[in-house]
Amino acid sequence: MSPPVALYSNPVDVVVDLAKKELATKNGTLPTVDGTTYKTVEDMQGNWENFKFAPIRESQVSRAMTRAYFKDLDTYAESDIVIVGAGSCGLSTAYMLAKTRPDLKIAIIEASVSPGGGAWLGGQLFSTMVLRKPAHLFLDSINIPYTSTPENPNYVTVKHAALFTSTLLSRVLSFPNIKLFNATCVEDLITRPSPSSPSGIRVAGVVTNWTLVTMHHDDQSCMDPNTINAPIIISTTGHDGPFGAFSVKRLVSMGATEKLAGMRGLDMNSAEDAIVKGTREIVPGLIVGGMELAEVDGANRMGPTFGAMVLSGVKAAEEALRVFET
Ligand code: 48N
Repeated sequence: MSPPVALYSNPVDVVVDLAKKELATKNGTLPTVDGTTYKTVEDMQGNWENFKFAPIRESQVSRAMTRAYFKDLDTYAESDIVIVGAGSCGLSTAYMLAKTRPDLKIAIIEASVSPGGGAWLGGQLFSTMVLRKPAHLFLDSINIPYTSTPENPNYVTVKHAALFTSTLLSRVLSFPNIKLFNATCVEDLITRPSPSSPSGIRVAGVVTNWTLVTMHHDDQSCMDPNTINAPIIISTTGHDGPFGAFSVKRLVSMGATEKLAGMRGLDMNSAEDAIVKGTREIVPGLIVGGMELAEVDGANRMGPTFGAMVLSGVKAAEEALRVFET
């Protein structure tokens, strides 16, 4: 039985040791595991006979993952902003917020394992993504290439919806002040009494559960393992569906909102203007954008065009920042 892996007795040793290793590698004096000093990934090509990965213990992988995950849960238990739903609206909101205010702690909660929402799922069927101008200016801001033709001056096309969503995701996830909790469902809102608000409440956070637990409340537990306190929640959970329109439906079930007007039929022109211009704080502490808003206002749907989603995100970010600027 091999002795337990010796942990550093003094945390400082870790830093010294890592610094030494880094220096040695940079100077090319530290041989890598197989005695070959690789400098680039191309160095490995044609030299596979000596190839070996650095050794690992399985527990190190588990600890690397679990320590980071639970540290993030602890860090983001108090957040400045929570975005519910990592679809095209939620992700563009997150991008605009993190770019403008790198000091704010932003948690994104996404029920699916894979973020992207309709831009990832339905958006990829015909693969090319259409965005009506002026949404192309958002694509410019995150350097997504698109095609614009003189015969179709009112819209642009991104060659594949996955190019849009993966680029936006990579920009968002690169911000140090953003944490994405995917496969995690918001299953309730934290509220506080607010006599000055017509609904009598203000929203002050979210209650979450792992999505697999949420899906089995009827036959397992109703445990809510995690809450996140935040002064601003931005809900972009999409139009009604098994998970969609979550926050606005919860406001109705808790009696904080009369009833939802319900999303209307498809009409691109009226839908996209209404969603962007209507993005707003609908009860104190809760901003709603994207297709979830269509359920509140009775806006039309727009079908397979995504300009309103990204610009609703631009507006949702502006609405949220108003709170932090006052
Ligand atoms: O993409 P969606 O559904 O929502 P939006 O508003 O970002 O974009 C809408 C867009 O994809 C369309 O529907 C297009 C434009 N078509 C319109 C039309 O005419 O039909 O993303 C919402 C995300 C999804 O990824 C869900 O998994 C997630 O929100 N979600 C949740 N995440 C956490 N907790 C919840 N309770 C929850 N509910 C939904």
